[in-house]
Amino acid sequence: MKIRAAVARETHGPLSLESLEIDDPRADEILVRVVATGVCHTDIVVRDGMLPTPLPVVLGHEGAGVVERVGSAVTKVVPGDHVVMTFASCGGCPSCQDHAPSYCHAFFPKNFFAVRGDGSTALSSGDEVIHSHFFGQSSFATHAICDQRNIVKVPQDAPLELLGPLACGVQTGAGAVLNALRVGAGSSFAVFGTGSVGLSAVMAARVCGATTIVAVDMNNERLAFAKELGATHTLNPTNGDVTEAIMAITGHGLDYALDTTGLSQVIKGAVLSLAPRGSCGILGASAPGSEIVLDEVHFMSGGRRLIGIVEGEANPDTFIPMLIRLYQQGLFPFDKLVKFYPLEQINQAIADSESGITIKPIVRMEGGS
Ligand code: CXF
Ligand code: ZN
Repeated sequence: MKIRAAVARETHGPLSLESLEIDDPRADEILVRVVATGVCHTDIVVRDGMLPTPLPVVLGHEGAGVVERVGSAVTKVVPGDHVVMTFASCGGCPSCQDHAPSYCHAFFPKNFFAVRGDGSTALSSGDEVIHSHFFGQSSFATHAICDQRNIVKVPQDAPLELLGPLACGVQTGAGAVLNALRVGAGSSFAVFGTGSVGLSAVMAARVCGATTIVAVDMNNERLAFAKELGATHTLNPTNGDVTEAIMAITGHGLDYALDTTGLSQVIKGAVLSLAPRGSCGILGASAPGSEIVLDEVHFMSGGRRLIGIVEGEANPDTFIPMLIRLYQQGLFPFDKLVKFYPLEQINQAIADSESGITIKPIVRMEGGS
């Protein structure tokens, strides 16, 4: 079948809109008509060659759409079901068996190698192989092939075109707070970085009943927006020492901190801002081999904790429908983060994400902006 897709052909270059051929779904695969897909920072990092995903490739890993066809072995969904496509996982390793698929032992190959397990791809352009299955989907396209491990059925009464970001960026921030840190009612929480992940964390901290929610960023506009979403305090590091300010706000330090930047200096400051027995989550990916430096005695003697978090430690089959219920009750207004673009403007969507004009772009396959 012919599809339309945005192909990454050269590092740092624009995605090129092309007509491609997509395979029929295999017995264990599902063909999804993509309605819309979010743009995540990881798509941009991979386009820029910072991870070893082969080119040419169709990126995109926050797809939402309608099941069009299923292979003979598929039981989880049927044609017509509304779905989002999330990260891929193997299903057989100890983490997957324990319903912790974001810590799948094969997370990296399953999500970044952009091939099936047997090395084949589902996309081609004439005789040319185009890599597919990025995060088990390659959703910068009108159609995508995924499998039962990374498809999540969503209610028909939810606004499908809005739901894609729940599959990665929003799940990452909200899950860090709700699943990994388990922020408590009446507690203090700070997030370092107010992109889509950090702002999702702010909304989730409010859902948890945290009574002190501090947003830290150098962008004053984002800080003002964080307040609209539930932050009780905002701090701009260009105005003074953040740890000192947090101590003044909390008295004895934070119960929970979350770093979204991946920067060693920021992580060090986040940990220094913790109260004894406080926990800091980290989820931003920095360059491979980057190291973190901490004040050892401060970290050790207060029984503080530092936790790596991937994809919000979520089990997407239960977590994404839960976020949808919170959204539908007005408790998690993640729609405030998004701006829609037509597929033809996908490079503009990426540029607006990079410049910070748009917090979370969503690319619609039909119907324009
Ligand atoms: C990624 C972020 C970096 C670590 C692996 C998972 N998530 C998707 O964007
Ligand atoms: Zn992502």
